[in-house]
Amino acid sequence: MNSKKPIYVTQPYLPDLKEFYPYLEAIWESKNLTNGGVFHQQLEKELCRYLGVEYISLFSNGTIALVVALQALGIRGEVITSPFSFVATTNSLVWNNISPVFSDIDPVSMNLDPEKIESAITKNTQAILPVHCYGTPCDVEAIQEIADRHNLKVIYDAAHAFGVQCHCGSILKHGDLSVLSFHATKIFNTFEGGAIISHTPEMKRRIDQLKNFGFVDEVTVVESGINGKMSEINAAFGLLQLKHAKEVLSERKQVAELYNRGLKAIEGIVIAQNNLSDESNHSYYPILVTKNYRISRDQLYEKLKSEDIFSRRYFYPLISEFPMYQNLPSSTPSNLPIATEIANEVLCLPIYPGLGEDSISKIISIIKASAS
Ligand code: T4K
Repeated sequence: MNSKKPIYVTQPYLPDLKEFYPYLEAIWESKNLTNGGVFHQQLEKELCRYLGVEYISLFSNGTIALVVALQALGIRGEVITSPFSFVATTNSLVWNNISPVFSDIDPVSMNLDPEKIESAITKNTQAILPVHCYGTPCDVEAIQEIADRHNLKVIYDAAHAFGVQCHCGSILKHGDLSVLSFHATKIFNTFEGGAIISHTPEMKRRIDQLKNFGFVDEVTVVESGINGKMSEINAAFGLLQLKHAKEVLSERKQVAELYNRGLKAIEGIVIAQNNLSDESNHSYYPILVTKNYRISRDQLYEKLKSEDIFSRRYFYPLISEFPMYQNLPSSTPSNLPIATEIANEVLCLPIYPGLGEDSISKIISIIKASAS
């Protein structure tokens, strides 16, 4: 029997099951399973405190939260966005009948390059949807300056940016709205889940209505909302996770530091800048496997896989390369040269609490051995 345990790109952090029992008992006792129950309310409060934001609305997942964020701001027409992201970013536009316009990324941050955004603006542009990719903060000031000059809204896809701080506090304070994902693969997870961060009580109220079918009271529906509510069991799990958030972040940092030490000075391997930053939440560990490395990115991916190590090529292919988006005028590779190159070189290595030093050393040795 093969006793080797596969190593995945991530593994969810799971506290001791016994710690979850009291929450389950409380749910069973109250029979309140969903629709803004006690745990839902408590998680909103505790997340506001933890993240340093004023208003948060919990959702069943990050994708529905993105769809609702665009609805809440009444965005139509065209929206400028990054092709270097998970497909949900662009799908959320299309679910609102919005035309996506892709703009190229910066080679270091791997986020939308503000200098390229302006030339993508047309008379139909209504908003910018940047992504804090891997939790790396976007150039929020430059983006806001462009948005203000052209009267555009800014919605940040902050799916990877849980707990990320910038010069003025939480990165989630920027833009009109920010959207988080609490999916099982994220650093803070509620099995499935997500949230919208807003900045006024009126906007929070509107978002809360939209995620609850448009109801304002028992008999009044004011708009065509959707069901995006987070259940009590997910919210309870979030409360428990939050108790362990500090140790999760610190364990991830330790993994990143071991990789940083082991992978430096390997010919052709570039460690993404965010991995080296003290501010990083280390939600991913991306490296670039460049032309100067002895084998290709895909060969390294396969080599690791043959050893039961499942790295991931986040985000390859680019969103602009998927069949439903590849014919858009902004999808041509000549419009997206940096994103195209990075998508062909990027490899996200396994990172999660509990990933042992022996596993990290093995991954580093394989990468070293394949370099020469
Ligand atoms: N915006 C951005 C920028 C995003 O990255 C995402 C999601 C969204 C928006 C949308 O948010 P959500 O609607 O998902 O809340 C995963 C996740 O499903 C997705 O949430 C995430 N981004 C994306 C980057 O990654 P897959 O298809 O790569 O996941 P999967 O199932 O292959 O999982 C990766 C590895 O994780 C597995 O090999 C094993 C491990 N794993 C996974 C799950 C689900 C576990 O150990 N346990 C688990 O329960 O998309």
